[in-house]
Amino acid sequence: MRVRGLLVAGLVGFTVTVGASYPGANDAPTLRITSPLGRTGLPGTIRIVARLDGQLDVIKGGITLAGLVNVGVAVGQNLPYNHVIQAWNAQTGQELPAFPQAVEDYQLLSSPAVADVSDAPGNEILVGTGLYLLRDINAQGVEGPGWPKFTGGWNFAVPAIGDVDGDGKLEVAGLTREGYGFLWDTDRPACGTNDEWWTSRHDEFGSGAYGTDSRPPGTATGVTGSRVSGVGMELSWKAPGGDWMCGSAKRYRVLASSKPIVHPTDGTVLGTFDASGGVGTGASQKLPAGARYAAVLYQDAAGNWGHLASAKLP
Ligand SMILES: [Ca+2]
Ligand SMILES: [Ca+2]
Ligand SMILES: [Ca+2]
Repeated sequence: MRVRGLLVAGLVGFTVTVGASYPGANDAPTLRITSPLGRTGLPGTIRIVARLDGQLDVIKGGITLAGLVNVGVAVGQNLPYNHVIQAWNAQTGQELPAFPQAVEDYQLLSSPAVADVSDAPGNEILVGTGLYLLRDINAQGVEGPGWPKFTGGWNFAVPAIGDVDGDGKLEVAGLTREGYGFLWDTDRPACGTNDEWWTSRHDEFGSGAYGTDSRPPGTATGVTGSRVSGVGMELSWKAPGGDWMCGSAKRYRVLASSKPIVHPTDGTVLGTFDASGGVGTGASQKLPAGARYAAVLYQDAAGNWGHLASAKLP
């Protein structure tokens, strides 16, 4: 059976058996995770898959054994316990040495996200709970400078990470159950830092599948028509990336028309060409006589098309 994300297949004693299959990820195994007595997390919270320390890890929220007893056995006793975030190596099933890490409250219907948003080495788990704090915990259990973030509310939504203002650095967005939205700046570059699990169910598609490329190419910049001697009218521009303004796109399409080009279906397709180079790479295309407008748009290797950039020709 093809399963998106992870399912709890059974709870036998204190051994949690987890079956997994991730469409789009060839290196993700079926998992059997054994949690030692006393370090067992409560199944039922949402698991994610991401690389904290170079290999795929499975990450989820939970509570320690005494917390489980409080909920289901010794109700009202209030045995001391911790809410925790847990992480296992997905290849071996072994819990990472620094885990579980204590957090403030239940995560229940929420999940963590994973990206590199702080100076703590490597990627971090971004996890919010009912008790106000959005945490930032790396594979060694280290929290980055400037973290956690205080929201004063129940962090119900999964945090989302991206370059919101286009300055080439990441931001982190959060939303409390009370309805307050937060956006925190970081000094981490937007490229190469945010390819793990950057929002609820992994990506913009909500695929829940590690490795899914849901990010279209960005938009070409500097799109300009000019008359070149010996060529005629030519359109020139600089390329975007394959994931917005990161990486490299696969191909581009050039359109020309006697009327303004607003949609990819407007005008005439002059051709679709293989792209070479990443963000900022110069490219050009000879335009037919009579063209008054031209546009270019990019596609990535996964088939996602970006927005077109158009220009009125001189
Ligand atoms: Ca980091
Ligand atoms: Ca930014
Ligand atoms: Ca892409």
